[in-house]
Amino acid sequence: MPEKIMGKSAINFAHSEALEERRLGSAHIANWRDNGFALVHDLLPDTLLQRLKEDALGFYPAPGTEAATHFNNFGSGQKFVFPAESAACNAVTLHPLLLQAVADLLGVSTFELRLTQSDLWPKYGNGDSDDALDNTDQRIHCDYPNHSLVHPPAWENPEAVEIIIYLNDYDECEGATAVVPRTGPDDPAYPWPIIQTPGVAGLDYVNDRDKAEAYMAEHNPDAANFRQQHLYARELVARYQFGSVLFYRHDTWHRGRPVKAQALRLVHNLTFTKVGCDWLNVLHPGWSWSMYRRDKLMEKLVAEATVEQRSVLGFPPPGHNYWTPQTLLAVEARYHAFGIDMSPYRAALS
Ligand SMILES: O=C(O)CCC(=O)C(=O)O
Ligand SMILES: [Fe+2]
Repeated sequence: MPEKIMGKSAINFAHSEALEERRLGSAHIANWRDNGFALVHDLLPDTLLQRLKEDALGFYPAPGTEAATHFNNFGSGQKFVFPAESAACNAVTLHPLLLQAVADLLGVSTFELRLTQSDLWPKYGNGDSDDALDNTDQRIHCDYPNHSLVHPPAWENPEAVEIIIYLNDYDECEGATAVVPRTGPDDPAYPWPIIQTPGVAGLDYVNDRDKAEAYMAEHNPDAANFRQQHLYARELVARYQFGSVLFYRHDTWHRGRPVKAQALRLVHNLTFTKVGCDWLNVLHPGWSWSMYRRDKLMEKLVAEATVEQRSVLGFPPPGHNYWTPQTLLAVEARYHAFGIDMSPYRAALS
């Protein structure tokens, strides 16, 4: 079947000269809330993303090499997990424009966001293997099962934003993510609960599309038919370009597709949740776990961050009942050497 491409018209970005004023337009927000995704082409500064790409290319092996075969799966082996050695990676993770976009999608302030995932993954065009866990041509899925202990709440009350930032052009790598747009509350592709998928409700986890669908046909023929008729038949591919950001949800059907032979597609994956959703797990070691590094990177990041950025990492915001004259001085004592400015917290106290 020829791939169907998302229409360009639905994906306009409300431009502004001033970076600070760049916000997602209402069309993007409605797209994400109603249809389950928004593809935004020019949200983040190119120069920052170029630096991130250079850092990634300095680490990941060139396509076609033996070393590359060790990297055809999820994650960077901690190298690009927040807080990363790559300053660009950290800057993208906490970029004010990204935080504002996520806040606008969820309809909350940036203070009410929490970071739960940030890592930069490679995907090589190595071709399919015989492995049921092969990641090349993914089965269609939702992301919630390995982010959440429960199930996404009603569609109208999303708790999380999933993000893929592409660091290549589509023509160079192909392998565009596919999504199934939700058409409304009665969309047959979006029944409740979301369990017609490998790895959930007692079904084995199978990643490779052909193997997953053969498995589903054997173990749950109704679900297998549903997946063919309502999911694969309706998937749209996100034709990305360098810097495109795909915002989607824990309850959006989607899948990764094969990258072109001998190509290396680099993507930064992030998740932000609403504060207070303890059932949505941080996928990495807690940020404090990096505090004893010799480079003191995490301490510096905390000290240099804005109050909003700190809050996204779980640091209590100004006015929070954690703050007392004593805790304020104690935290100041901890981070003073790194130049922290506690005045917003002090001002909220008095
Ligand atoms: O790589 C992609 O395009 C999507 C990956 C994905 O959906 C996943 O690994 O959960
Ligand atoms: Fe996914």
